[in-house]
Amino acid sequence: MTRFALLPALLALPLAACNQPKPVYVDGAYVRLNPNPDNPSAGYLTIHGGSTPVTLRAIETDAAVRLEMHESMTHGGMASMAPIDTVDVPAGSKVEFKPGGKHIMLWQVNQQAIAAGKVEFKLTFSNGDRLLVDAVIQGPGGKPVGSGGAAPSAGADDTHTEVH
Ligand SMILES: [Cu+2]
Repeated sequence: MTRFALLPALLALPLAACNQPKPVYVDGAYVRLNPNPDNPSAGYLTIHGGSTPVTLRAIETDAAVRLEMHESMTHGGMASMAPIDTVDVPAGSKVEFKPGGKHIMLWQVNQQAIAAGKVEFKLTFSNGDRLLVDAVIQGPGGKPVGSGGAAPSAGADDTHTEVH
């Protein structure tokens, strides 16, 4: 009889593992420098939702004087954009910041960051999670800068930086 008493405890182990909340994570982060240093550069990344819905509350960086989250839209062939304060990240979703959509605007990217070829973003979520993400810096047209190495996203268009 005592053997059976062990069973419930053993069965509970895999269930407990499944109940561990799967965290949000971020990948594919990069910054495309504006050819005109007086105009803002654009940053992009992809947020992968975890097992519970969260809201992105803020993105910060030490590598630029100013950072804003924006959303681009096209109406009748006219591109425009507006600042956004928060971004919902539903459970299991993929939320992309990409050319023509949501993006990060960076004013006066730090020269040391450009020389190093990367900036660090800090993302703060509604559940208290804070993620530090390295974004590779690309020059205008997607060329690598500094010692940052290869550009991760061939094919991304430059229309956004031209809008600014
Ligand atoms: Cu913008």
